[in-house]
Amino acid sequence: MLAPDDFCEQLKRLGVHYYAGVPDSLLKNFCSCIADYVDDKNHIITANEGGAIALAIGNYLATGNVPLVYLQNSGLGNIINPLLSLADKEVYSIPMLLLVGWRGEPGVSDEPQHIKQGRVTTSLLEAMEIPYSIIDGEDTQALQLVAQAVKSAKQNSSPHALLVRKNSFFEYSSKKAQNSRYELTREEVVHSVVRESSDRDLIVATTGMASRELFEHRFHSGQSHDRDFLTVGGMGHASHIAVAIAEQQPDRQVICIDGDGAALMHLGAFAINAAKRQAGFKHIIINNAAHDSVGAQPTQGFSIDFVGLATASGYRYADRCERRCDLALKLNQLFSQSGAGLLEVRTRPGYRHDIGRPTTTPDENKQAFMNYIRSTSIP
Ligand SMILES: Cc1ncc(C[n+]2csc(CCOP(=O)(O)OP(=O)(O)O)c2C)c(N)n1
Repeated sequence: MLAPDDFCEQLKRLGVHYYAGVPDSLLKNFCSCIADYVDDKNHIITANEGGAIALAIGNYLATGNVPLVYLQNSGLGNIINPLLSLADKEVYSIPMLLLVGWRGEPGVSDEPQHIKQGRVTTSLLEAMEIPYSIIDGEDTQALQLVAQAVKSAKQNSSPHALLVRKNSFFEYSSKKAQNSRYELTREEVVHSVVRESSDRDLIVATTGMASRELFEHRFHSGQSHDRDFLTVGGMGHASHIAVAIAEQQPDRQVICIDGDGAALMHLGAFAINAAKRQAGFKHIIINNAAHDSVGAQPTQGFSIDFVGLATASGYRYADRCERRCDLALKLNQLFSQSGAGLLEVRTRPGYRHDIGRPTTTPDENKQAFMNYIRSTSIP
């Protein structure tokens, strides 16, 4: 396996000094290491992967150095446009490295949402005419491939990708201590939302641990999963899924359990959610200021004002909850308001390491959810 320190040292030696990206579980140890190696000015955890490409372009224009953008292959969709219409050789021809975590690599078991993405990852890169090398735990070879990738990016003045296989990096513990002053956990909030919501409410849960915690909670409490839609992929799009359901189901609440990282990824959704004016749309952001599901790398969650943002976007109601003792009351206030509403709940990062994964397929989830809506709709 590769030592993240050696990898970071190699990049430094090769003159790569600027890093931007959205974290990934496969790149978790690299992400922790780069956060220790590089100062905050030169390491930006972006709201979405397209933003990382844009920062990399800006940095190259100002310095002439080859920057690095890291992402999970799920984020390829977010980078296609800025890559093809800006960084491409036929447009501005910007050299950069793309470090891509290869979820769903054929032959490696993974969750359903990663299988197709994993299978088409190399074809997507080929279709974009981006040369790539595959990195695994073979350390000497990996360091050489990085050197070749930097050379290729410089020579062709265009992006070169490094596809990283699962378990390529050794464990790395960040030297930066992370403390949270908040007492609630995401799992507690998920449980409270289920407890305080009514039997007719629908829940749309965001990508990552929130969906897993919701699924497991229903299972352990002997409840059906039929009222829940798990947004297992498409990070950042849960609130739009919820608001569109709310539009067609005006006599019930549709509750979106969102994450701060996911909400930030497509923040423009706030304006559209509000413009839809759906009284039954209830947006709950569990804000732990981290991408907790993939390694707890920091987001800007605590430096922005989600409540102010919701109000300015046109949500009829917005509030924040920080204390366990207030949660049930604040949820009930959100649910009793008429008008699109938002509740930001501040929590600490962290999850139970024995948390399960959905045991039903996405298709079963979809069918059950649609049947539930149909069978309980008021004509
Ligand atoms: C487009 C895209 N980029 C990255 C990922 C990898 N990913 C899955 S969950 C997650 C973190 C989500 O953070 P947040 O919404 O704050 O929720 P938390 O994990 O903290 O509960 C990331 C980055 C992804 N699934 N899709």
